[in-house]
Amino acid sequence: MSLTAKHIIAAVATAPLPSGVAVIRLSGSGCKALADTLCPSFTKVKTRVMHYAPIKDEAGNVIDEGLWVWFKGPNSFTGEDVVEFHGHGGRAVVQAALEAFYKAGAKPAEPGEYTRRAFINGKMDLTQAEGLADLIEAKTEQQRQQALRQMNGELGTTFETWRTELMHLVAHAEAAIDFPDEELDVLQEGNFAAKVDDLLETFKKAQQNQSGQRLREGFEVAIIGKPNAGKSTLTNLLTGKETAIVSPIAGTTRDVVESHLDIAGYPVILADTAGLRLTDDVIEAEGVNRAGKRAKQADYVILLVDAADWPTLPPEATEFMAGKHGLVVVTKIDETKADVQNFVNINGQDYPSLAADLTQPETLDTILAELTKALDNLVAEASEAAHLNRQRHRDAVASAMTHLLQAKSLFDQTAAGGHFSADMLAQDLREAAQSIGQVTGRTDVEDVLDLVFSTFCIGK
Ligand SMILES: Nc1nc2c(ncn2[C@@H]2O[C@H](COP(=O)(O)OP(=O)(O)OP(=O)(O)O)[C@@H](O)[C@H]2O)c(=O)[nH]1
Ligand SMILES: [Mg+2]
Repeated sequence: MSLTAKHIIAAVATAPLPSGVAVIRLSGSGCKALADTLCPSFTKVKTRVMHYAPIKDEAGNVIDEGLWVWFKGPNSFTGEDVVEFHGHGGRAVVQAALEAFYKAGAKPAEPGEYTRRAFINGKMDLTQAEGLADLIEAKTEQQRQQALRQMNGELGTTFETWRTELMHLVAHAEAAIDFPDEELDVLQEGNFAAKVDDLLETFKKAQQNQSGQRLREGFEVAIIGKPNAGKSTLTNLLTGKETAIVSPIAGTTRDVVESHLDIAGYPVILADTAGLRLTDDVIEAEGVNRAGKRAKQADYVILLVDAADWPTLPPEATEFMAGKHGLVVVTKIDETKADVQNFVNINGQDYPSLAADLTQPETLDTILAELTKALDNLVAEASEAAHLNRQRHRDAVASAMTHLLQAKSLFDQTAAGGHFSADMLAQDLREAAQSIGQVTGRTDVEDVLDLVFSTFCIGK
């Protein structure tokens, strides 16, 4: 679609049919006049006022009755003139009403076209459009909050601040070009090198902060331990259903069993895994291998140890939990007494620990409380840095960092007595600014548009 398409579009903006009410939305210059042909009494109605009236086809037959409202651009979602018809959400009703709008000159909207027009008309930047898409997709409370912040411009503002800082550096480097005899002095005056370093540090922190992406896609939690430790029992307790097979036979679970949970508003991808042991069984060995991989990629690891084995830990635990946040649960405390302190040290790192009888439903509350605390901490730890939550954001920051490092090396070479080129410096900085600008769509818009809007569905 070209950036300047101005035809009138029409589509259903509400949930799949049938539904109690369905909203058909029209957008584009002239859409009010088009609507008037299907509802003559709408002609004199003021903007933003609900009007109850029938919608009629070409021949004047009533299709449905409902509420009409129009928004005069630019004070509308898309920034263009917008008309909404709120009718009954029956399939045949909506089909007939849409047909009538199409016959009168509207065209079906493409996926994401309303939001795309809103972006083009400056109603929102690309991060806000993504925030809107995430808000519609949000399944948990924390996802909703993050999406809403982004839709209100929080992430966009961060990127715009970075781009502005970079553009200032560009301006500075360009100023140096104009004073070829004093290039370096001009740059030193502006504390140039320190500013480049600061930005690099900020970008690095943003890259390291995974919590934005995790909030969007889910925190990975892996349950590991020796066979029969109670991993599948805990999985079923957390999911509230018979997700995995539980049996007294060691080696029951041989694959990674994944479940999606909402824990205190955080989206969690829980992985039950095969019990850790050396085995000649090829299938089980592959299961153990996968358990290790899962544990290593997880954000949080729950290690289960049978009270009868306590305090001996499975040897793999040290490797799989290294550098990670996690929890140690000593299970089957109803069968064997065990001395379990509040913390257990694994290879120099302290993990909270508790003893539990997983067959008791009350145990769920204790474990959920620990998990909630851990997830709160994971997010709080990262709250200072920007919450990049899509690969697109990360790629932009990575690219900006590459250009900044190049700029920095030019500077360093000069400090070491090499030849200095303010031209090249300005170019690198400009490219860094461009990478950052792509995220909000403030520069080089076209090539990122398709990527952003392809995830939208029709009517949004
Ligand atoms: N008494 C008691 N039994 C438990 C407890 N936790 C698990 N069990 C029992 O221990 C056996 C093994 O439990 P599972 O949940 O299948 O163990 P697992 O760690 O998934 O085992 P694998 O899949 O073989 O690695 C089952 O018979 C459970 O009912 C507990 O805290 N107390
Ligand atoms: Mg199991």
